[in-house]
Amino acid sequence: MQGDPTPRYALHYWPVMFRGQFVRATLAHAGAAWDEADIDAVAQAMSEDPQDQPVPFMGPPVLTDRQAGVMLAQMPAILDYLAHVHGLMPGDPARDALTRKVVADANDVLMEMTRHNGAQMWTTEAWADYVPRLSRWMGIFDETGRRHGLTEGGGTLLGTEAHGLADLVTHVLWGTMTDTLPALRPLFERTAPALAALSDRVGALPEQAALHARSVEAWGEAWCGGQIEASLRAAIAAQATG
Ligand SMILES: N[C@@H](CCC(=O)N[C@@H](CS)C(=O)NCC(=O)O)C(=O)O
Repeated sequence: MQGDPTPRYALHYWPVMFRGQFVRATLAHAGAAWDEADIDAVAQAMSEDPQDQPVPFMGPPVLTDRQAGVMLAQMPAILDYLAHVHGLMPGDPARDALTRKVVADANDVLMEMTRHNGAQMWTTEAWADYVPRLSRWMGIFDETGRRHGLTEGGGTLLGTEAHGLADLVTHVLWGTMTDTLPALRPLFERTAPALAALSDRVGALPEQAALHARSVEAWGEAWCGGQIEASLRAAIAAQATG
């Protein structure tokens, strides 16, 4: 993450993986250097009046590209920017748009898994009702990959030669979720075996493995953090034992 005294990028995000990890994984894959604002600076940036914010925004992640003088909020917009700057889009209009669709799907899954960013806590009943929908999301990603030649043995989500943004997003969404909430891994492997294999292949890339190790060391095995994660873990555990 650090190295160069003034890295090209700065990330404002909480000390947890969740949405910020999509930005970190993309930067790491691109070989780009970044530093991270501390938690007080993130809270401070968020609380400023929109007129005073370098980019008016509601919640992090926020990315600064010091070299280009660009500051962006909204995880999909940040990923889109980085993918263009670092050549991580497929390069044709249809699959570029499909990449954006995959990012939007991932953000929908994050929203649903946190019951609208913690607006409501999970209960055992709500979780049991939700699992078929989570399983369907896994199937949607898996089928997207299969239609582009993805198998358990190889391939990428959108049939590109090299891993691109869609593959990184796949890994960060499903790999990070099932690593930090391992009770979900059997459902993932059963429902979306080609996707699970792709996520594992991307996760095994040296820069992704190193990022994951650094993240766990810094922030532990938390996924989204806070009370919503506690309620999610309790609901998953109750379902597993109930
Ligand atoms: N749609 C936004 C969601 C941003 C968001 O909800 N950020 C969370 C952290 S993952 C936050 O801290 N929000 C504070 C707030 O919205 O007040 C995105 O994709 O970046």
